[in-house]
Amino acid sequence: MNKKLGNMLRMTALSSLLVLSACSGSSGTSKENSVGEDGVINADLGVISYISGPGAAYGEAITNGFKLAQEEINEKGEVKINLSIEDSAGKQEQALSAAQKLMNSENIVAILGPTLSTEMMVVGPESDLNGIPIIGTSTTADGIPQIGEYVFRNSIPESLAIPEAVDKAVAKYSAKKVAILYGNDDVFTQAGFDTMKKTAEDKGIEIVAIETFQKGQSDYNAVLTKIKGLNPDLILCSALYNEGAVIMDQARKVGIDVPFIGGNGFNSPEVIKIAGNASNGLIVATPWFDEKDDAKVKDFVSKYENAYGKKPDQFAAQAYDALYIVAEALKNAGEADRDKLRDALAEIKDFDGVLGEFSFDEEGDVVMKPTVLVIEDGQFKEFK
Ligand code: 1QQ
Repeated sequence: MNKKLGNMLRMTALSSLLVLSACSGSSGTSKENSVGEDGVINADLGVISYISGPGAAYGEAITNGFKLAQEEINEKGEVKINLSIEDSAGKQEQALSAAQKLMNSENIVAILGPTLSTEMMVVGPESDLNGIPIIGTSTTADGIPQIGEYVFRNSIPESLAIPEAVDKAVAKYSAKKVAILYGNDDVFTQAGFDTMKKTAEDKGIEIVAIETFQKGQSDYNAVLTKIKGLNPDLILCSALYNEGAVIMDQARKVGIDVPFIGGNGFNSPEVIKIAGNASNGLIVATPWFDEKDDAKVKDFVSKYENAYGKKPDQFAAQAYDALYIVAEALKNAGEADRDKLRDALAEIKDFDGVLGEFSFDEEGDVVMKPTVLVIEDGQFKEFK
């Protein structure tokens, strides 16, 4: 998306939430004397995360990833990071008021989050207007970094991930017909749908059905029965983990046994927890694979497991890398100053994180190649 469209989205988002977005002020200069006598850069960062509500596992993984990175970075001593964590509950209004609270503190030098693209579409423009760098670690809809100069992300867009998964699955299963099922009340699930439709069309694959659902929906039987009758070779589904897992469970129950291709929302172990064996056959593209033969990945996985008693998922890994990217940019900026940090973030190139080599492109978007995974025997494995 171009800048103009980003600005249009900004205006729409702002006007629809004008009351809530009332005057956060532009007093936001960064903290003076952020560099101590010992040369350590002290930086206060705000975090907005989906910590309560139906998608809370996303926020749990994300905040765990931040906390682990924070501990390690602070131990090294060059940068001391303080995190102020706010819960958005996956809601636009709550994300925006959390952002305003953070933005009103002149000590906050940058914001990490929010979790959902739906939330970022209202928070990003505010942060940009106030000149506060904001970095999405899980937001994958198109057009997010294009909101403005201060908006970044280290999560790969749906438009990069989904075609990769579709290509591999279509080749393996010689698929000719697909059905698409998507949530039409969320920015990310709609972005996933747009990409799924375009990818199928570009590949000359017949789309036998396009069906929609909404957040919190619990019964998909009518739609799934209809899809079953149309006999698709694959089902492309754009959903957050809750709805996605329930859809897979009910699909297997009505006798649909073809593979599913999901977007970023499915990249959570919660899908396996909720749907069990019904999640087998789910294909996703992700920048994260915890079994990668890489010393950095192994070290992160074992530290995370020790700290939290479970393996890190993609959302934890993205958050972990994001905080290191901010720490690196702070060092390059030389102080905790919002404008200097923005410029330093834009300059980040070939950052070597647990997700692999990372660079921002000229719009603050991600350049990275995803890995395609499939759930088999209740586990994410490399899709071959
Ligand atoms: C978005 C997403 C979600 C799956 C994050 C949890 O990718 O909202 O952009």
